[in-house]
Amino acid sequence: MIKIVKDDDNFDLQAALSDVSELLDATMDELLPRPTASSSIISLEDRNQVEGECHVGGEGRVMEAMRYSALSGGKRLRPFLTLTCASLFGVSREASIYTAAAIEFIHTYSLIHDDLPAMDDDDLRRGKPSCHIQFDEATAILAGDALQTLAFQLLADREAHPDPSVRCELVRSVARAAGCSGMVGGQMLDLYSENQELSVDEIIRLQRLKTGEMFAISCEAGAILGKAPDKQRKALHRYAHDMGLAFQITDDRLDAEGTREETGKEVNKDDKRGKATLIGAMGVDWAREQGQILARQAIGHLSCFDKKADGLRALADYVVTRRS
Ligand code: GRG
Repeated sequence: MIKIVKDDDNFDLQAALSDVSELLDATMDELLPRPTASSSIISLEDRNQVEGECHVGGEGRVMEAMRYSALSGGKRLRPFLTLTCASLFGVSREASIYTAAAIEFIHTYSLIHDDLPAMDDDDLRRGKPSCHIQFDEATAILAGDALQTLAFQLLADREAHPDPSVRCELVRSVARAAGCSGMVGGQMLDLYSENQELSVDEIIRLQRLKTGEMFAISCEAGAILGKAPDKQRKALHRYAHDMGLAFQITDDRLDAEGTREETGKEVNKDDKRGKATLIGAMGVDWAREQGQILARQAIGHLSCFDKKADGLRALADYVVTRRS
């Protein structure tokens, strides 16, 4: 359970996020395959000599790329949500970290693919060269693919939960959230919205799919692990929906008024690419105000939870005030 509190009893979100990051990074480091020798392609003859010692045939390269992107920082908001939501139902951090890592691997894959020239074409991610810049396009595509398959392998593993029906529910729910009716669908809409006039409702739907579904499953996964009652699950779903939209509106606002140094990525890209965003439709001031309203609304959905949900409350405030 995440239980970092300040002396004045206000939840210390930064301490809790770095606590989660530390545990998550150690877990991901263990779970990610590790190239054990040179990743260069070697001959079959040589392969026979070194079998068992190294990943031959160059697959070490894709492993390096997976590790490069997954272990490159990031706010780790989704794992924080999974761990915190699981803790509401008595599930320990140790019992939920596997699932949290799987979700972060899917998030990492989406960032790698999003940065590719065929998509958002970004050279910078988390203040470092994007995966396809550091390696190459083919390696970045494969690293994303392999992170996604690794995620489902983990969710199906007994370590994720001893009850197979819980594991099945995790696999099904994460697949739905990440797939064509969730994140991938939202990304498709986003790519084809360039230079199109979209209504506010259409933009909100796009953002709910592209970003909101992964936030929702991050919360839901905690509820699944804890076999939570329906009422609490619904409350968390509503929280995630409003918090996710507040997050996305802020993301768009940071793109419009943030700096490359603050955000660790290129800014002003939405405008340059003619992307349909709520900033474009309604303006920066509206976005700031709407973000605050959504954050308050998200917190309102948590009334059925006690102080254990303070991390979720603090996160809703944070997503609209963050600068990166
Ligand atoms: C390629 C299938 C596919 C989907 C891409 C995640 C995504 C969908 C696109 C990323 C582009 C983007 C800016 C999306 C808006 C919100 C978002 C997901 C931002 C990145 O999430 P953070 O801020 O990232 O949590 P960190 O680096 O902190 O993990």
